[in-house]
Amino acid sequence: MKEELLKLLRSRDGFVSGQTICDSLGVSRTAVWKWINQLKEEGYEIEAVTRKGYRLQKSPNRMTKEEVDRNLSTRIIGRHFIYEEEIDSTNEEAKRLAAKGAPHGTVVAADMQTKGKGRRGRSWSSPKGDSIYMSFLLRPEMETVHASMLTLVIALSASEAVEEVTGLNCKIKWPNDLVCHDKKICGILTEMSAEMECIHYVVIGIGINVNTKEFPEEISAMATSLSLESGQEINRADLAAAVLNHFETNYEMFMRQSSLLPLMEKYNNRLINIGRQVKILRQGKEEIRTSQGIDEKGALIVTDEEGRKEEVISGEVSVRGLYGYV
Ligand code: BT5
Repeated sequence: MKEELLKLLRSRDGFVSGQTICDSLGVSRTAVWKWINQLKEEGYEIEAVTRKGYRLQKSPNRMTKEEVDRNLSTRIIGRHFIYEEEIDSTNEEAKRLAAKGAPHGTVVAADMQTKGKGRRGRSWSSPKGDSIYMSFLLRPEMETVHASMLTLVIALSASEAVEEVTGLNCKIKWPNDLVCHDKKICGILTEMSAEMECIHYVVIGIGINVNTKEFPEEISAMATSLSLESGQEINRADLAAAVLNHFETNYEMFMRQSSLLPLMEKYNNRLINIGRQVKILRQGKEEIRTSQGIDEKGALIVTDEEGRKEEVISGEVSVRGLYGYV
């Protein structure tokens, strides 16, 4: 009902009379008044004028289902959308929901995480109120070996969404980071439940630093946010919806052939350090190679000084620029 009321208020530039709301939604004036107050508590600014009615002045910068839905154009991804004010980790919640049978395309978002996770036991700084923490539950019909490519599909989609919403040039640091002006603005964590050849589900979590103003000391040199880089406050729901929209399109292209071939060119155009030297850190050893971009399986192709080609598989190595994080 609250969603209906919001839709009605949004459909008019001016005031909507209390009577129109009662008639359209089939509820009493007291019920309308109650819902209006609840919306105000959630941060909506609603003007109420006697004999004119109600007018929506401003929506809060939150990632609730109602806010994300405004710009969502997907068929499946994010149609089942769960928003939590606080959660341990959206990946953990998506896995719990998966165990209870939640459908393919379910998205879990949170305003803060108490145990935000990075890869290999690392943590993800997840303060309240200014960023995006969001996980996708997917049940793809494909071989387990192909699942890691989904990380790249999300990275590409998020990079396109950031550019669309903020105008910032957002690069991909293979395989799972997004970078603006050489600092990390986003990390991706893919987890899978599978048996031999068969995938039960894949959970892909994405953390985007949106309006963060300050970072913990240990990451402040390598982390940044979209608002710090663009100098403007970014609407989180608009950005979240754009990520879902781009992801659905790219996911469908990827799934048709279980291959990154149709996305490779777009991906490589956004890849940081392409054509430049990178450091490959493998089992404590460091090698200098030239990055040539990804192939259709999502491996990073590098060449040595003699031009010999080599495939680098994600999970196996870390790639760094010659002078630091990028
Ligand atoms: C990642 O790991 O970059 C994956 C991060 C995934 C986070 C999302 S949020 C929604 C979902 N739910 C979760 O619990 N997780 C996912 P990794 O490549 O291991 O990078 C982790 C490292 O990045 C840390 O060790 C820090 O050095 C740095 N870091 C931590 N928080 C950061 C932040 N907010 N911004 C930039 N860097 C950060």
